[in-house]
Amino acid sequence: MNLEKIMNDLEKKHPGELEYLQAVREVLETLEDVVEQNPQFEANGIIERIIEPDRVLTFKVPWVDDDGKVHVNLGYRVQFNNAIGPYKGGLRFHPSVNLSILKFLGFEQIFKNSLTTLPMGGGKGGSDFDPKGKSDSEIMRFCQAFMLELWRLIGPETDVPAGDIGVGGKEIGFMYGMYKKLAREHVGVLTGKGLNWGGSLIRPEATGFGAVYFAQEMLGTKNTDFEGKIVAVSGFGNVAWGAISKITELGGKVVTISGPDGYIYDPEGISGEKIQYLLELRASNQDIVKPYSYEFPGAQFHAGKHPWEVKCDVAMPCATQNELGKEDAENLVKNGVMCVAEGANMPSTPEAVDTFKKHKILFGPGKAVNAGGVATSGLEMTQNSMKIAWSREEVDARLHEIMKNIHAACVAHGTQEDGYIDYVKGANVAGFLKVANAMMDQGVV
Ligand code: NDP
Ligand code: 2IT
Repeated sequence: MNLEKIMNDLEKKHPGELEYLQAVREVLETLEDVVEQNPQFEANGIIERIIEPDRVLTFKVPWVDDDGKVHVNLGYRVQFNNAIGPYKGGLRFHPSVNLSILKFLGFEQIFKNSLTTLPMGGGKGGSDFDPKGKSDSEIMRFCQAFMLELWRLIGPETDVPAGDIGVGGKEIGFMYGMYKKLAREHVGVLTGKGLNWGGSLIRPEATGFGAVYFAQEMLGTKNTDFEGKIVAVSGFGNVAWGAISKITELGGKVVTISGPDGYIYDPEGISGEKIQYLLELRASNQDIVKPYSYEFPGAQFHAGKHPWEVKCDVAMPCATQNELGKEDAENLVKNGVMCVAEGANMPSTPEAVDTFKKHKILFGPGKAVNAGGVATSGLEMTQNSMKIAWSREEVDARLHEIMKNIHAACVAHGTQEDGYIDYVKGANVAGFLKVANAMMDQGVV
């Protein structure tokens, strides 16, 4: 495979789409061996076909705020690849959203969804709408306006969106209500639904729980576990909350959370009522973590900084892309980190990943570590199809099993000659093979 030529061509076609180009390069770099061993992939243009989305849909979303002022946002859905199942992936509402970010997320989603072993293709969507500071009625009107366009593009066997940054249970509810009205059908077209209208138990916790189950397997390769470990977590959203709850349950001590305003260092550990407080903080729609330090006086707030300067055994970035750079990685290594597990999508820059690998730190990439969220979305789709609801224990057991299997797939495809497990390569190769083989079977389409 001529990686530089493929990347040059892609750059020419999509200049300036930095996150998308970064994600494609990160994946292709690890596929060179497997493409060499399978000449049929090159002969059938699998690489060139898998790196371009099947289609990109963009639309305008006009809506009216509480003062009667008209706003126009952009809406997107990137349907990337449906070789192994309907397009599946979240919706992100954040002012930074653009096509490059959604294409990077949609591309990653193909391999992540393949790793779950469930029949789901890859997609992503969202809007540059900023939910921060908006009233519930404004959020409802925006979600309804967004769905007014999106509904024709999606369907339970076509494309099944879910949540991501800025989209949780509330937004899914508003969007589902509008879909149901337009389509006149009550079907599993979105995941992350409310429990009494088709949602699955454990889906809110699933990404964080799954990430911790995966990290537990990583620690297991060094014959250790979370008991007594100091853990630095970033973000304070859905993923961070689930991860913190599970780490605490397993005997670990989480000492940080972060928001766009800075990070909180709480040496006594974020547990019990403090985890509950995180939910209140999120529900305030303000997106700042500073108030935590007023509520719990033992905690310190560090304005404008990331938590990667604190001493920890395990680091779990759970906020956003490229939030952990080379210097942060060097700090973590210097402070003795043994395991870095990405709850967010692509939070570590390529230079940070190289640093972890160079120092043989256990490093789990987002597409493997955070796959529990979409895996549980897949379980929600299964329950919707069967028109039954599984118990909390049943969903959790399936999630745990899936995460163990993803870890095993990474070990099978990523173990190096010296025994170091390259989880980045393992996840990419395992995820890619299934999709590439399906594309081979289905001809050039
Ligand atoms: P949430 O919206 O619940 O939380 C994200 C939070 O992180 C927001 O409060 C956001 O604040 C904050 N944030 C953004 N940038 C930074 C930053 N630089 N430093 C610290 N905090 C920041 O989203 P999720 O928890 O759902 O998503 C977090 C990550 O996990 C994303 O990368 C997402 O793609 C990934 N993910 C989510 C899954 C899910 O099921 N929800 C599944 C798999 C992955 P603000 O908006 O003010 O910037
Ligand atoms: O990045 C992700 O995997 C998600 N935001 C969850 C997607 C889903 O369809 O549940």
